Amino acid sequence: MVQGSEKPQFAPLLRRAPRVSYRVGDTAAALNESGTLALLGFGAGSQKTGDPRALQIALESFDAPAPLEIWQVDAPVTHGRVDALRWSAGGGWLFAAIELDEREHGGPEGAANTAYTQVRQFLEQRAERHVLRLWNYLGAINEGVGDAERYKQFCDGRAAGMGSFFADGFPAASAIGHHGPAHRLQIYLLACDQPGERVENPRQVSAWRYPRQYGRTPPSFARAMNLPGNDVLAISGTAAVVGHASAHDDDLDAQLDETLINLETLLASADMPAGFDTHSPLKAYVRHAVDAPRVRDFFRRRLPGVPVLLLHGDICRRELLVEIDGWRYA
Ligand code: 3EB
Repeated sequence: MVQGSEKPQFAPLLRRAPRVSYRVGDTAAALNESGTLALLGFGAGSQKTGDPRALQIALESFDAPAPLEIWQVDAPVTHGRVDALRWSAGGGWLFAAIELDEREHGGPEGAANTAYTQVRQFLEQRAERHVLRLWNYLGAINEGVGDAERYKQFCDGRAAGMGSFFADGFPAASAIGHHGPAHRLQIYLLACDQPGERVENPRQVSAWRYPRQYGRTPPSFARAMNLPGNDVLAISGTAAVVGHASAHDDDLDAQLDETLINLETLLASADMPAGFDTHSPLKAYVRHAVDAPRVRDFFRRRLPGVPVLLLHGDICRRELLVEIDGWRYA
């Protein structure tokens, strides 16, 4: 009970999540809009700028021209750089990105370790230190056999670089193989000055509990994150994984169906109404370019009106052909 003489406690500020949308347009104009926190371009043809908020993702879009992804907040945005890391912040939200050349860090493990160490050291001094959502893009993700596979080396380095920073639980994440400059590791994230709520999928073993057969270091991510403010679910890379096993090896249509069941299960698990709508932008990472039209057709039939960006990328298990991530606004 609050006593009459006591000052009321400050309630945490309500945080309205960044609005994420796709659009075809001009990079400079989008950066000039008030509240632009981040601007993602896709593929080698996307516009270069020196602005720390703009990131050229090393994944090609199957749309021409490639859309931009824009994150907007209702607050003034500041930005800067610290070594290889660039950041922007406004209204309690923070975008940060880091790009490293693996050759300068002894390969994917060393690069991931360095990247996560730098991210952690930067965030430790910020109010916006609660990482909600992370994306990881590296080249040749399935190259190498068994524990030597590059994705598994990345997982080792990521866990080492994270240290105990995520002892309370991992952020939502995606890890995808790009076909861009071979040695480039790209990581970007959304953080906040308030924590989110992690959501797991009851159909899937939590990734950090995957058995040994998937590598020395289980992948460090949550299946989804309910952002502070409770108005958006940030959905991790979701594929045809049931339990801990991949389902429907090399069968695109069956993998898409299974992935959609996983996505719907996540919504239910987050206590959100079923279905995706025109405000819920998704990304589909497609391993084989030849499959892109079939994936697009799947979205038209099963997720009509949902904004979707189709990107050419490899899934971290070689039998998986497609993975979907994105945002579900309440
Ligand atoms: C899976 O369900 C598919 O290593 O950060 C999905 C999302 C996957 C994130 C990661 C991996 C990651 O295990 C792979």
